[in-house]
Amino acid sequence: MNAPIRYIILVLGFIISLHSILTLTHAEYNRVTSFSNLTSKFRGVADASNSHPLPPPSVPDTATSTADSPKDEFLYDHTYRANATLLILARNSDLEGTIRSMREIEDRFNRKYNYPWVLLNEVPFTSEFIKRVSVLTASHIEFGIIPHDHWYQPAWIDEEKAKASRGKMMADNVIYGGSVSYRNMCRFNSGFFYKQELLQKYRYYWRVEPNVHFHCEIDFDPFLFMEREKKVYGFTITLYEFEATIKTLWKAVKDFIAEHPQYVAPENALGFLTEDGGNSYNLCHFWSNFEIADMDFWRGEAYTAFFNYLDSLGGFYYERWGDAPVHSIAAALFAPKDKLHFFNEIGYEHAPYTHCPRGEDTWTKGRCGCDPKQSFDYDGYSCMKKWDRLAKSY
Ligand SMILES: Nc1nc2c(ncn2[C@@H]2O[C@H](COP(=O)(O)OP(=O)(O)OP(=O)(O)O)[C@@H](O)[C@H]2O)c(=O)[nH]1
Ligand SMILES: *[C@@H]1O[C@H](CO)[C@@H](O)[C@H](O)[C@H]1NC(C)=O
Ligand SMILES: *[C@@H]1O[C@H](CO)[C@@H](O)[C@H](O)[C@H]1NC(C)=O
Ligand SMILES: [Mg+2]
Repeated sequence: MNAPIRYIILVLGFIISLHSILTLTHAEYNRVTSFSNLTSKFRGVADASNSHPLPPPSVPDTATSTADSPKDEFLYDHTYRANATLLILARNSDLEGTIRSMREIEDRFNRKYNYPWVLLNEVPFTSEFIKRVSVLTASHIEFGIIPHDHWYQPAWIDEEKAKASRGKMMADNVIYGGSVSYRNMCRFNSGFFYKQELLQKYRYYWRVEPNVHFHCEIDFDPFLFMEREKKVYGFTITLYEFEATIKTLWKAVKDFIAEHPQYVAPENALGFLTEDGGNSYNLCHFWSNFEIADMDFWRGEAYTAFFNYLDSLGGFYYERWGDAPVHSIAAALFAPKDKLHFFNEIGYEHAPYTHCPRGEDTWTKGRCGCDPKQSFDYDGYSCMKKWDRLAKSY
């Protein structure tokens, strides 16, 4: 070893030991140089103990739908949490599927970010269910029972008429056409989940279903992204609805809008829903088994009036209106289109469809387990091309 190198090593060694001694002996020195102290300066966040900080000043607009991984450093932080929760609606019989979904999202995202969980059911979860899922997360987890009137078919629904419709749909082989519980679920997800007591303290939710898959590492915080960009609705998969389940839904939408034109947002996403300027619905909707969205939008005046109007028509029971078209139509019409967001980075599967991130880089960085060639995005049944058409226009 020659002399200069030996000298450098000596000096380095001295600096390192001095740092260690200071770190051990001086709390103040520690505080000033600690990693979190240095990094927090970059983000302009003063108080690391606050789990719901105000979002820092907005960054250059990443709002375009095709934007890839959010570039903003803040979104990669693991200390600051948005006002948000992970949410699962499940039956006790969904236990194994619920465990699989929670395992994947914990492994790929939440063990790093520690968002709380809320699980809902119209009957109490069994102690076995609670024990088996609670063990999966280090985060706060709560179990709620859905109030009777948020779930079951209301007494004012004409059961004879509803029954006839179920019979007809069964005869026509409409999926879940004969099921009342499926209709309860769709109505609940359309207009009630965000009224649940356990959810009042949260603004954003990430809807998770039993037996879904998260194929990629999620190394940014989608909730902070929503909060910071003031997004209303985030999705990964979009497709066509079965027309037989929503025969009169679009007419209801048009009637509602004629009555309440003030709720329609300027710069809305109507172009995603129609090929003829709004006369008819093209059946495109966001697949709501994955949603990252703002409950305050559902709680707001426009959506409240919209849901109450749809509910009053009884279409959740006389037809089989799904929460996916109901949410999608509302988000597309009552929010500006740049408040809707396609989460390309989130590899997601709900059988039979998978969204696998586009872009070699995003896929590699995400260490994705899905095959991009199998991605549903440009399948003939996907509505992504309608989304792209809309996205190009802003
Ligand atoms: N508590 C409760 N949850 C339900 C009920 N029916 C459905 N769910 C939940 O509601 C969500 C949607 O139901 P799914 O059966 O997955 O409906 P889907 O996604 O349209 O159809 P598939 O997944 O293809 O069967 C899931 O989280 C289910 O666990 C029910 O009767 N009670
Ligand atoms: C960060 O360093 C400053 C001094 O630059 C100090 O006043 C402050 O208390 C430190 N904050 C934390 C969170 O340690
Ligand atoms: C979170 O959001 C809910 C709904 O908007 C709100 O009531 C609550 O006060 C918020 N909590 C915090 C800590 O900001
Ligand atoms: Mg499902």
